[in-house]
Amino acid sequence: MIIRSQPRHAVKASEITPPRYYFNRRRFITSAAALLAAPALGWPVESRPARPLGPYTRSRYIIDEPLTDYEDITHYNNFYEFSTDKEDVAELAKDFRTDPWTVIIDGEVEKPGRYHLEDILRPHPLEERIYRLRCVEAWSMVIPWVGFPLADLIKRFQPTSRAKFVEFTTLYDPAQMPGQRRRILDWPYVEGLRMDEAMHPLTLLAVGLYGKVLPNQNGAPLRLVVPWKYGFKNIKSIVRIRFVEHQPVSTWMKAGPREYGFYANVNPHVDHPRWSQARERRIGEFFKRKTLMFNGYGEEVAQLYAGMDLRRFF
Ligand SMILES: Nc1nc2c(c(=O)[nH]1)N[C@H]1C(S)=C(S)[C@@H](COP(=O)(O)O)O[C@H]1N2
Ligand SMILES: [Mo]
Repeated sequence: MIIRSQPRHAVKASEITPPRYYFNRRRFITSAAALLAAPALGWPVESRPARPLGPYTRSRYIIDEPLTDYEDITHYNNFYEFSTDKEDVAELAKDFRTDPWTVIIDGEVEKPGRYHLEDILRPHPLEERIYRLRCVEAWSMVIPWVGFPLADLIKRFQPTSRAKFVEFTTLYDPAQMPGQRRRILDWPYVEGLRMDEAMHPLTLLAVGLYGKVLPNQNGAPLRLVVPWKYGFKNIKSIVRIRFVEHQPVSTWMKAGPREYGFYANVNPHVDHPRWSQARERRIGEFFKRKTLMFNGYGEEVAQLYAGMDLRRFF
């Protein structure tokens, strides 16, 4: 599954996949409208990145599968703080302010504090990793993230021996995030990992994708990526990282304890109560494919759950 080298972005998904049907209509309408509106608005398609993405290297954690189109990755988003409509998030998040940004590091840790994002990032060399992302809604993407291992940050801030879990929190700012003005979820969005999951070399803090600064809709300026878990574990726009003794209660566990467990490991054998998890639709492709245990990362992570009943700890 993890291979060492491969030509960079060798095959574009769009070149080898059948024509997509998923977004066609909507996108056609938007682009037609945009073409008409463009002269009047002086249309810049993408806002300039506020914070340039520094140099990065290619890591060995890449999968040999066609990348999902940048357009799809950035216009089909789950980010309920902005909208529950995946195709509306990009537009609603376009003016989201991610600079300045601070992150609180607290709880069971030797070096607690409120840090500027720059100070969080500075010591960490960036690398590109190509991961599958499997949403609990049974679609998936292949995304070239740029980031650094969460483990490196954890080692730097030094959790105490009492720290057994890490809890992450998204920004709460209803003035900027229209979805937070509605009680869709119990805001702010919270997620958590067991310490060994957080320390696993696959677990990434992402600051970019496709070699660019992370777009707002993808969780700028800092988001978690845990590729063997369902997408909802990948919490966006993180403002707090807290080390705790007890298992955090994540937002989705609160919303539906029978539907969303703490572990949320991708598992084709454990269905969501309302639909099957056996197969998935890769965005940009027509035919469904089989979902892989641990999203295909079993070789790397299965031992973290040795002896656990994965039906019970779903
Ligand atoms: N704060 C926050 N983080 C979030 C979400 C969210 O609604 N709010 N959605 C999650 C879900 S369900 C998925 S599938 C991924 C989607 O990430 P992407 O838009 O970058 O593909 O983000 C996750 N992180
Ligand atoms: Mo998701």
